[in-house]
Amino acid sequence: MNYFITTPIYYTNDKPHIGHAYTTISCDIISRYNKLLNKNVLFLTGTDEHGQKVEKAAKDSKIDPKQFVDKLSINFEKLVTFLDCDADDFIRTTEERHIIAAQSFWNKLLKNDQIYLSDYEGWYSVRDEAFYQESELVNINGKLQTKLGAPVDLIKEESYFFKLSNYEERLINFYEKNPNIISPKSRYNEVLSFIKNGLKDLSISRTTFKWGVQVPNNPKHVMYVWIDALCNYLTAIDYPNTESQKFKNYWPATHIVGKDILRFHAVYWPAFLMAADLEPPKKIFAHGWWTNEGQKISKSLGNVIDPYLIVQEFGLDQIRYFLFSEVPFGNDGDFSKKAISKRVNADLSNNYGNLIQRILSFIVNNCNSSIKPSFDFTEDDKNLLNNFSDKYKNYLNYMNNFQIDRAIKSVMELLSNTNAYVDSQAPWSLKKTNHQRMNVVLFIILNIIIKSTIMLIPIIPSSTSKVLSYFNIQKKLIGFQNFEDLVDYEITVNKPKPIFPRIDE
Ligand code: ME8
Repeated sequence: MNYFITTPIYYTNDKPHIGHAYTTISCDIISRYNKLLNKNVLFLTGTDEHGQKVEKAAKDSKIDPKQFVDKLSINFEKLVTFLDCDADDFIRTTEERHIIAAQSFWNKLLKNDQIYLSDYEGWYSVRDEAFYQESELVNINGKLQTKLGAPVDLIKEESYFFKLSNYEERLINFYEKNPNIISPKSRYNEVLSFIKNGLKDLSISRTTFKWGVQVPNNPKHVMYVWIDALCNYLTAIDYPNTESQKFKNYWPATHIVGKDILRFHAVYWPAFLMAADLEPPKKIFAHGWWTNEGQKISKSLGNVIDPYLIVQEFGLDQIRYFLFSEVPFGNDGDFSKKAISKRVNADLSNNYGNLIQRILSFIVNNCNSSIKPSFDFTEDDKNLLNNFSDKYKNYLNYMNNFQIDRAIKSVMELLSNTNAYVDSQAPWSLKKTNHQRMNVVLFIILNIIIKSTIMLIPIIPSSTSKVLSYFNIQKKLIGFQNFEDLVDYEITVNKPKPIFPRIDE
């Protein structure tokens, strides 16, 4: 089975911050999960390098736009590796392959009679790279701005338009027939009501600056940055060659985006695709926004969180774990150092780390580092194994529905139950009284540790890889095939090192 997942492509007007890291990690989690399901995954990320906002940032730095984006794009590309994100492709919209794809897409819309030339007069926000109706703006001290405070300019220029108004009915039908395409549900309702409020034709070219993909056959115009940017998802799978194996395998895609850019992905993009005779996206998931210690994150407030620094302070897997266990994926969340320490100590150090530490040390010290398979189970054993099956099923269900926090919670509950089982079975006492029974107990615990670790791979890939290395585990076991079967060979373990040292709260 094939699976194509994308992050938004990030503007190269500034350095990456925690919000960018959050979206990219979320896609990595979903991508790694699907890889463990043995799917053939393509995970795409990259940078959005054209438009007025990027051009302005280059001008402010007195650097030529191309040199400017070359420099800034590298920061985003490096961040992907730094965050341990297993992306398969990193796309830049200034690449030749993308310019060809975007212009071919434009030509297809033109050929299908979906574009016309006229004049645009109205409001534009460079910060959002978005056109606004006057009714969407608010008047603050005699000046109009967007509801989220972005400044707007009144612009009047010749422009190509996309016949978006023709897609009202089609989009409504499409979403009413496929209500699960947009998640969470509240976002679906939001998009549907936006469409039902009426769609106007959309300006899709600009003439007052040059930093963009040129409109074919009319060098006065550059494409509106959003039509250029959205096409990146097609570029990466060989568009305009829709006959390529890559294209056939991977389209349509799953798009993960922040709630700020849902409208572009869930209204404009499907309409563009329909207009170009292509299938609309398979899935659009909009996640929430992070605040910093209760405050909106913004450059002017000086509270932007640098992903490099925060990882340096707490560790990468600690941050990955925090971001996705603390807040339901889809909701807004508040970033606080106290919350990170609490969460990491409770779940990773105490619940998961201690279990591994005490069991593996015990086996190394008392069982010659190895445990033979034993299947002579008591009621208590069966209860724990049934609990494992239940939690595993929940985990799959939650992960399939992008409920990452709940999936993590299922694993943590399983680990708590396993810790309670360790205490009640007390292998250290069994060592003196019943060796055979001790072996059964340890065999079950090792199985659950191994399986919980595999379930945690998408969230904390580097720590789980260390844990798995203690088990000399066969590679074929790392995945969800035959996952419920217990290991049927002797498990040898290595002496563990503490993986999640407690953070000083
Ligand atoms: O919008 N909390 O790029 P962008 C969570 N180039 N996520 C956040 C966040 C926060 N505080 N701040 C930003 C663009 N994000 C366009 C996209 S796609 C064809 C073009 C994340 O650099 C979130 O995913 O402004 C948001 O959608 C994205 O960064 C915006 O990145």
